[in-house]
Amino acid sequence: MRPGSVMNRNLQEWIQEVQQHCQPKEIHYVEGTEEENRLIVEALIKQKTLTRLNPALRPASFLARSTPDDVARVEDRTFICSETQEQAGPTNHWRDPREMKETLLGLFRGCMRNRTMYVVPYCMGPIDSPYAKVAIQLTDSPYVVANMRLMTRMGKAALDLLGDQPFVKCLHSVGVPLADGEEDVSWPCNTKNLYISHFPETKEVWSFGSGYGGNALLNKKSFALRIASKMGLEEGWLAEHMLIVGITSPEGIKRYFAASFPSACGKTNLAMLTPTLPGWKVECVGDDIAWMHWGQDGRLYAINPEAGFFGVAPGTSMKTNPNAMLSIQKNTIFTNVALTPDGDVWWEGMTDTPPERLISWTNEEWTPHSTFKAAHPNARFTVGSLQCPIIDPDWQKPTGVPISGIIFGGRRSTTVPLVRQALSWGHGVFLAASMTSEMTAAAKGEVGKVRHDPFAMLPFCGYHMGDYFAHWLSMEQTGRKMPEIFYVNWFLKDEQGKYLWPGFGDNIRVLEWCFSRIEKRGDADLSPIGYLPTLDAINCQGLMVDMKALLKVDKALWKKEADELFHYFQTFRHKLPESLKNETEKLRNVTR
Ligand code: O2Y
Ligand code: MN
Repeated sequence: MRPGSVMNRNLQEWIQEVQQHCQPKEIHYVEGTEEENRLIVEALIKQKTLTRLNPALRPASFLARSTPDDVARVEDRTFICSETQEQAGPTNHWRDPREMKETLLGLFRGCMRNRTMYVVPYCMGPIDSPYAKVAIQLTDSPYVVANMRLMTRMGKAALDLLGDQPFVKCLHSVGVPLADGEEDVSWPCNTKNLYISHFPETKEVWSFGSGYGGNALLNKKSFALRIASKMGLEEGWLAEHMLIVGITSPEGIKRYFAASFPSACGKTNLAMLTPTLPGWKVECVGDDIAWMHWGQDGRLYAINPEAGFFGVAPGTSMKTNPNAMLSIQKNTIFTNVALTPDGDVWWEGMTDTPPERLISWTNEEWTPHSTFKAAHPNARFTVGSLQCPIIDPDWQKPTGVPISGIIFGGRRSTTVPLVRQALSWGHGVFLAASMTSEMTAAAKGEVGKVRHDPFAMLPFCGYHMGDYFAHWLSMEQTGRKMPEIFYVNWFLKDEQGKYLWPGFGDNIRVLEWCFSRIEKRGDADLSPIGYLPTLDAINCQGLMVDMKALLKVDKALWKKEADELFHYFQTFRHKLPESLKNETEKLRNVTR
């Protein structure tokens, strides 16, 4: 694809502007062909960014190792640069868009010197979907291009779809210009000058300094959530941090669920669940992001805007997620996992017994006696969705799949029961808005600390969270068939710190209850926090679990929860919808 064939006028002008400013040595217009990928990968291997894994064990797969300072999304360097601070709201880091652009123009000046700038057209959503959106990423990272090829519909097809339409502009640089003749390093980054800046009004993302994951693959969190959530607000749809699964009962009835959990709470495991109950089938539409629109029939339809998975490796095994393990047998890029002596990959939790010797993600000799981890806790695999053995037959259906239930959940070792059902759409919005979770390694921060993460969108909502709550409430309209809303917690622990619920494939037992509630079957009791399953409503055949403890509602703990929530909600001031205020008051009253 030579410059002449780039038809979009805006795109041509933008490329020229960025070229003049960032001064790359050359421009590569990404077409998305196999041959192009082969050349990019070869160059990455030469640069030592990628190591080819043993083709006999892991065909066409590679290992990348980042620097220790560039291993995760960095939320405190992620900015929403809306026109006013009020529009970004209290949950986002706001900067004035003009000031931010001035700072960034300074950093981007000459930042691609002696590097190639890749022009990456990509489409979020199936190419033939009315809900698909095209973006262009300009990046000086070939590692980013190789990953985006797996995670998006990248190249000529996206550019053809774009035509002369407006598009989302994503500009990215690792921020390391090279002097003439200077040798490059295997993982260039400039984390002292890190900025992941979003301009929701003009639909732009400018990211500088990181080459890792969500900071650099701007298709994912930056576009498909932060910018798209703002588009959803403007256009009447929802861009959500949700997996999508199809579940078929032994009777052959199929229902789709969307489910929202904070980062690294097992979304990929739930999206690819292997049911332990006979006769149940789970099929995966997506594991991280859902774009949802209302259909003519009044039902909510979801598409997965992505074309691949960027999953957490540690903890993934044939026991916890066999479908993920089968997905990553070939054509996979691994980042920050350990390398085995025979050229394969390993990470903590992959096998019960670790190998005798490894090369760690930091490129050091590792043995089971080492005092450091072999793989980084936020190590990742990147792989195309089509390799998932349980990919849903309708995962690329242009209009999406109809959603019957929406599940929210967080990681809480106390207080929050295994599952409950919202009393209404408004109550469900309240439950989702009051989501809390113990933090994990997916983002920098204090691991284990409980934080509010409304709708699991705290780091991903591109505008004021109060307006976001109102947008969700406004979804309920006459003539629409609202999905049922549930709230789950797989992570309750007993006093000895042992998990009360086995999780993983056994989560189908909870999903079965949700399924039955959607069909107006399934036993439940009304509680101060929603409908709870009766003690025998969840099928626990073959399990030794304390259902009483799993469904306990401790009024004293809930009172603390409600009081704390009241204070948290006050941070949204006049933007907090009245109904959420009322629900909080109700909760405080019933737990008094
Ligand atoms: O550390 C990163 O950049 C990855 S974050 C991520 C990746 C895939 C899916 N979800 C997430 C997340 O943080 O929610
Ligand atoms: Mn995520």
